Amino acid sequence: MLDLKKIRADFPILKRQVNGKPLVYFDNAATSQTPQQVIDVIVDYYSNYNANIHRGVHTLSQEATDKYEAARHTIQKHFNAAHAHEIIYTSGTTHSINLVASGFSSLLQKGDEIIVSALEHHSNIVPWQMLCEKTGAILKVIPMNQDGELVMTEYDKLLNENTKLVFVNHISNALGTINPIEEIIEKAHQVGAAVLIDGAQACPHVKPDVQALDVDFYVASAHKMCGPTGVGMLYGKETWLNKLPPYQGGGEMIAEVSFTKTTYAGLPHKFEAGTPNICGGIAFGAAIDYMNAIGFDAIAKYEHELLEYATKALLEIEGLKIYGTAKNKTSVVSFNLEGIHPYDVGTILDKLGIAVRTGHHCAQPIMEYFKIPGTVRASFAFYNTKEEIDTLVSGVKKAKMMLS
Ligand code: C6P
Repeated sequence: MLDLKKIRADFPILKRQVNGKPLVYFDNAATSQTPQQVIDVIVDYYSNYNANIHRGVHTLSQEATDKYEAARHTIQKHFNAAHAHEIIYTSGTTHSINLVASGFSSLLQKGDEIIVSALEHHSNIVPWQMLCEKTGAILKVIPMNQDGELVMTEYDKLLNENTKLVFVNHISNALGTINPIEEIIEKAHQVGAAVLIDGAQACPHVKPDVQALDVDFYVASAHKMCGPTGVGMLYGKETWLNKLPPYQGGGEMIAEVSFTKTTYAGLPHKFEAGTPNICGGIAFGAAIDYMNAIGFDAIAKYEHELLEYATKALLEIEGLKIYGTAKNKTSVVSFNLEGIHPYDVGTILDKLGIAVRTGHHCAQPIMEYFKIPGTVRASFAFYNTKEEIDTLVSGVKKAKMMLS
């Protein structure tokens, strides 16, 4: 059981009013809110030991370096990576995916095949299309069904000896579908393909074990799991990270530089050119500690309750259709009111203090599949309540009345 009162007290933003109403924050899939424990870490960094890392002999620099590297270990432990140097700090999921895509441009050949899924966010589509343009590789797509589930029999048909890479999200941002990534990884490995799992939407809800999954790359953003924006991570198996060339050149990623030749630093620094988001990395570690203290089993169980409660109550509204009805799904409800544009519903909800996301959610192919311009997406976190869902349901009813 979660102590909701105590948890909500950790999030100062939940006390604010929006348009004269108490904030109901249901845009957690876009970005989660930040607990005081993480805010304190950010303030402490800038108040007490702001310095560049890995460079200075002075005390502040050493303190900052120690905390930044300690956070890397926290991330390593959380994802159960075998080594801390398999965790690369990035600015977020998008950066992590682009780093891998760019690296593979020197490893792929014309006619190689890459598989993505119909449920991907644009950031797990566009970099691979760019990679295909550069290399002559071919992009193939695992289709989805009306419930928003991947059609796994079609995946089986797509796999062959030309398949070099498979990229699938762990959880769909637009529909909440939890994809069968264990099966996807195992089958890809049977044909010798590497797998990248986009965990941006999974990490706020589950604790992935990269070694148990035997995944080659796993990526996530801190800001979706109670951390700050502008920082994230790439997990890569050591063997793969050693094969990939550096993504950017610059300071910190080198062993030695001269005008005739540069040699690169080892992992993880080879992929971490320039001054990183030091405070962000430290706060990412604090966010992981915060979420683990609450407990991912308890989070998943409670969020499932919220999902079931919201689904039932929303479906009682005549003319409301939910997109994404997979058996295995997380706390995201994407819906539309018949004949009403999602943007209009979102605007009225905002007037009532309720924050939801409207539009295509950076997943246009999903919208195209359902032949809709977008949806209203309410995404719940462990600090949300059933009372807030009641407020959403009455807000949607009000919007329907005003817009019909
Ligand atoms: N989805 C959403 O509202 P960044 O922006 O790099 O932190 O994450 C990109 C990203 C990648 N994959 C998935 C599955 C995602 O959901 C996101 C971000 C947000 O759904 C903002 S578009």
